[in-house]
Parts: sequence; C-alpha cells; structure tokens
Amino acid sequence: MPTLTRDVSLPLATNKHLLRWVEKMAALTQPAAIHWVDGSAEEYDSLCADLVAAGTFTKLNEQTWPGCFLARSDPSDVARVEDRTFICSLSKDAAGPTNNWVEPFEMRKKLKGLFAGCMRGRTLYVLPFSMGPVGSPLSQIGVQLTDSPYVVVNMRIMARIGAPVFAEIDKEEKRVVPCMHSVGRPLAPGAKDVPWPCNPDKYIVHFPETREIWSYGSGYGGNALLGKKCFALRIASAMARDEGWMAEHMLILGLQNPDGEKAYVAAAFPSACGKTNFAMLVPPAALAEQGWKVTTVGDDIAWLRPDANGRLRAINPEAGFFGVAPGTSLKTNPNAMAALYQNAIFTNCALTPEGGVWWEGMTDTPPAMCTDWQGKIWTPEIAKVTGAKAAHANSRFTAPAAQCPTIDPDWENPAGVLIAAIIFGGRRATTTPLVYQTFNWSGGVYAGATMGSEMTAAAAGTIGQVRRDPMAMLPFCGYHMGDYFRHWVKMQHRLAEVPRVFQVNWFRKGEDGKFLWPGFGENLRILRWIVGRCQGRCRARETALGWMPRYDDLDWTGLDFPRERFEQLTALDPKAWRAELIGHEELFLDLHSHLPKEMIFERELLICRL
Ligand code: O2Y
Ligand code: MN
Repeated sequence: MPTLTRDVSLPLATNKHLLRWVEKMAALTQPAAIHWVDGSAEEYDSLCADLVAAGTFTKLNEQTWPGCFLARSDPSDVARVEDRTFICSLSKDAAGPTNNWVEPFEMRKKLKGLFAGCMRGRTLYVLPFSMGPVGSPLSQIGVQLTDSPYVVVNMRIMARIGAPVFAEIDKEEKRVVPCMHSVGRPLAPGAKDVPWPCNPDKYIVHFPETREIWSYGSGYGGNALLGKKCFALRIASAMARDEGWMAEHMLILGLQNPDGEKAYVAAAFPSACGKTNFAMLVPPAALAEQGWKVTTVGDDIAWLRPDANGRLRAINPEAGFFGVAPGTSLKTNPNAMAALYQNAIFTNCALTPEGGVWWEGMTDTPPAMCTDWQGKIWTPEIAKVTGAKAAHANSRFTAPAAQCPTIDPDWENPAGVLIAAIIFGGRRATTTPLVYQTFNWSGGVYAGATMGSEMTAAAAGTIGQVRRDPMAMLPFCGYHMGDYFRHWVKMQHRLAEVPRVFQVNWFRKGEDGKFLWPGFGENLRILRWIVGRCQGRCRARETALGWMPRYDDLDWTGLDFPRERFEQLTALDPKAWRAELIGHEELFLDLHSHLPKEMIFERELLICRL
C-alpha cells in the first residue's frame, strides 16, 4: 500500500491569514489530525489506497480500467440538495425569491453548532485549489477544509490543487475563498467507520458578501466538491457582478472550419439537456470529411471577462468532468468514453464481474449480472420485474479533461478564448423553434432570461409544465435573479463588441410525439450556421423572434432531412406564443421589484412583432 514519507501535518503555506484560519477551524472541528494537501501523484495514490482499505473505493480491473476506482455512496446522499442550499446574504431581498435564504447571524450560529467537534476522530485536509489555470488573471483561489478524502481525490481531478496553489497564496496575498466542509459524522474513539460517512441533516451554505462557503452533511458531488457549483457559480456569480465579469453555467466549445479557422461559443443548457455531449460533439461523417471539427474547452462552467480590447474571453475554471454516467456510450459520446476509461473515479455505477463499471445506456446489451450501485446483485431479469437500475440515475464519472480526445489546445490558455456567440437552449416539445438569432444583446438577455424546460415528473402531475430556468442558473445564481438580468444587460456597456446571441431547441416534437430533430452530431449543422452568422457568412430570414435559417441556409450534405420537417421545426405557432408570453409575465411578476426595464421593453416588442 503506498504510504507518504512526508510529514503531512507540516503547513505547506506561510500566509498568516491562512494559518490562523486553519488553526481556528481545527479548534472548532477538533480533528484527530491535519493533512496539508500537496496535490502530488504519490499523495493521490496513498489516499486512494486508504479509501480502498476503508471500503469506500473498489479498485477496478487495472488491465481494462487502469487507475480507476468505484465508490458507492450512502443511498441518502446521491445528488445536489437544492432544498438544503442557502444563500445567506445580509438581506433576504438580495437573495431574491428563487433562493433559500436564512439571516446570516442565525445561520452562523447554526453552523457553529454543527461544526463544533464534527471532525473528531477524522483527518482535516487543507486543500488549496485554483479555479482556472494557476496564475491566470481570470482564475480564483479557494481553500477547502474537509474531512473527506473522497473529496480530496475528486478535487484533484476537477481543479488545480496543492503546492502550486499554496505558492500562489503565499506570493500574491491573493483573496482566497474559504470553503468549510464536513461530512458531519465524527468518529468516536475505537468506533468503526462506515464506507460513506454523511449526515441526514444537510446544509450547503453560501455567504455571498463575505465570499464564504460552509457545507455540512454530504460527501456527494456539487454538495461537497466546493470548487464546482458552490464557488464557480454561486459565489463567483456575486463576485462577477461586483467586478464586471460573468460566471455562467455554460459549456465552451470551438468550431474549426476546413480552412483551419476556429471560433468559440459558450452555451447554457439546464442540467440533463446533453451539455457534455454537445461540448464533445462528433461531426457527422460527411462534414468531418470536409474538415469540420469541434474542440472542447469545458462542459459545465464558463467564466467570461472583457479583455483590453473590449471583447469577451472565457476560461473553463474546472480541470475535469463530473459527468452523468447513464446514457453515456460510444454511440452518444465517444469522446467522454475515451476520457473516462483511465484515471477516473466512478460514483454509484454498477460493478461488473470482470472488475469494470457499467451503467444503463453504456451498451445495447446489459451484462448478464453485475453488482448494482447499492452493492446488490443485479440482472436484466431482476430489472424487468422490479424496475431496479444497476447504476443510480445520477451516477457520475470524475475524469481529467486533459484525457478528452477533443480537448482544445487552448483549454488552459490563461488569457481564455474569444467568445463569438452565446447559445441558450432549453428542452421544449413545442413552441420554441430549432434555432434563432436574437436581434441584439438585449433581446439575447431576454431569450436567456425566459428560457425553460418542460418538466417530466409524472408524480408531481406537472408533465408538460414549463419550468423557467433563466440562463440555466436557477439553482446556481448567488443573488437576486432580477439583479442578475440587470448585470447581463449592463455587460454590453463593458464590451466594444458583444457576442451574438442564439436560442436553440433540440427537443421539439412532432404530432406523433417523436423528436423532429436527430440531435447529437447533426447539431453541428446548426452550430455552423450560428458561427457563420457571427462571421457574416450565413443568410437568414427575419421572424418575430429573430433571425432564422431557411432550409437552404443550412448545409444538408450527408443527411436526408425533409424540407417539411424543417418547416415544422421552425414554425411559430401564435397560440402557443400567446401562452408563452403569459409564462414570461409570470416569471417577471415574481422578480418585478428587481427586474431591469429592458426585460419589460423586450417583452412588449416581442408582443408587437408577434
Ligand atoms: O448531483 C450532483 O451533485 C451533480 S450536479 C452536476 C454535475 C456536473 C455538472 N452539472 C451538474 C448540474 O446539476 O448542473
Ligand atoms: Mn451543470
């Protein structure tokens, strides 16, 4: 078993604020030991070996899944907990109606109680991380204190961590976001640990004014890997508003044409709308042959900032993918499959008898038998009777971005990449056409603000009802959504050249209930039109919503797509749009006290045009 020769209790930083804070938090949480994380490969190997010994990790078959591990979480700790996520700004009004708010003094009192002695019998890891390349002017630094080694090894894939980040903190005296995390399960002396310690009482708390995160009770994903949703979106969105940049729930991809020219776009889709697949799009054979290529900068989060020339540049603040496993396959996303077959951590996937992982949708034929995400025997026959899934629906792979075959050569460029277009996309069976370009920035903000997806939860009796998810940021905006729209509107004044804004909808259905658009690689045809529009190379017709392609404005090489079907996909139904505008009004009523007037004007203009 690999062990560390270094004395991990020795501080790896000299920054006095950091040292004092670690001391204070250790006094509060009372860990048995402190481990300063250097981020080395030896440390990672040693922690993974400890996790195997603790029963948290199962090492996968080294021949077929080299360097990979499987973790099974507690069945009660399987996803982000939105109802336990809090934005504790000084005033309730600043958090807005879309966030859970608790008065900060009251919440601090609560947290102090929860964290007192919560790490007894455990190790406190001091985990420094950089969101974005270390030293980039677009990056931000955090330090997570955590009692979860599972979090440390996942964070090593998802962010830049360890010694170079400590050096940055010492060198720059840079402002650091303190991130407190505990699984909330102290270990009594001599007590045996469980493989996935957690606490039923969960608190995922953000203090946007003081830029702090406190997370208690969960070891899973977005609740525990604090660099991701908590920092890179909720806290960063508040920082970005104050400092004139943008922290967005967006993928970033590059489109390269046959002449080798490349343009980058950032795209916001709500969770579970195929963002990772779009970020790693495989061009249809006929277009790939012509030389069209898609490259990946990021699959989930974008930080965008005006450069010295007033143009918008973006970085992916993350270093890995925390992708949803079910549905990922060689057919749907071969690039993700190539990224995850080695040096990856799988959580809540099924284990095959050969020591590999499997999930629903990975292969057409399921394994004859496997161990499901809860450690029980699973067979297709059992599944037929009970409906049990081998992998949890929110099972995940944590994989290094550098392993993705389509990773862009500039994905770690400290200056970021130039953004030509911003794309918003929801999941709508009706109403929203395949694609349109908004008339201007303000119209684009309106399209993003009003985007939504139809709900699929039959139990709640809400099928077909549209859940508005402005800019896909509903669960991730660290302040009032109306102020967030205002910030978007104001960004135009900081830019000499604004990206063009587009809305797409891959999910429109025909009368037979089937999707009208094939999606996946065929989305490249739409992407080409989008980038072509930005470069003044593609034609369009004016509609009430914005500029839309005619059938002949798209390249159909290699795809037999009927003209009538395209007309269905792009049709505007006045009755549906009437209902849609009422939906927009409902959203605006909820946000009215903070809504920028531009949103009202845009709605009025749209009504007139329709
Ligand atoms: O359930 C979780 O903790 C993960 S949620 C997630 C993970 C990766 C990318 N996006 C999301 C999301 O919910 O948007
Ligand atoms: Mn996401």
